[in-house]
Amino acid sequence: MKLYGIPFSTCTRKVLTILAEKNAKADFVNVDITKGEGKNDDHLARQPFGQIPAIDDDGFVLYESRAILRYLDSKLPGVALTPADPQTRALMEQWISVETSNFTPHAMKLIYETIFHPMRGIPTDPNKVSEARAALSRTLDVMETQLGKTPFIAGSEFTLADIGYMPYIEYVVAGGNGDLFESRANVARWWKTISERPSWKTATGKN
Ligand SMILES: N[C@@H](CCC(=O)N[C@@H](CS)C(=O)NCC(=O)O)C(=O)O
Repeated sequence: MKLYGIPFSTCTRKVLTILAEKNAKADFVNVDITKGEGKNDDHLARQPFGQIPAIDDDGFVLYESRAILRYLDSKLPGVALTPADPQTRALMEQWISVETSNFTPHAMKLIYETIFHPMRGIPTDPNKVSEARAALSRTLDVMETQLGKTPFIAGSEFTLADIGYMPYIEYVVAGGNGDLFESRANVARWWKTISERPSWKTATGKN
């Protein structure tokens, strides 16, 4: 299996995390989006939006990180990261949707303002930071309530839903907004637990 991505990319990190959870390896093919390599014809043929990640599993090509996570979880042996029980599974899907709709768009706004814009010499806009923090706070309040009831976001087990949040939290923290997580005891406890998983350390080059 080949994984097309770049190690610092949030969506690539989700795929690296599940591979490590499954003790599986893929041949990593670097697609340097900072040099526009995602828009090369060969990459567009496998990912028509010119984005990473994508995988090629013996000729089966798949893109979209959340679809890749579901595929790898169902295909690879090892620990199952999707609950078998229909209701718990539905709750996992609910929290994946919350991540996609209510968490990541606000987190990405913060990440752009605090990390990507400064890297490109664009000044951080404090109004946009405030707006993104307020929007993310509303979602984190809902997550705080949930994580007061269950150790992981979708229940008693670590699932694909938890993986989905991790790379964005990492960069929001790195951009100086870690207080959003630290100020919520249950979210803070959850982030500490999941970010200490060996799979996350492997995905982020920390072990
Ligand atoms: N919904 C896509 C988003 C992929 C995405 O935004 N990838 C970023 C890197 S994390 C990218 O390729 N950015 C370059 C671009 O959009 O041109 C997924 O989940 O795979």
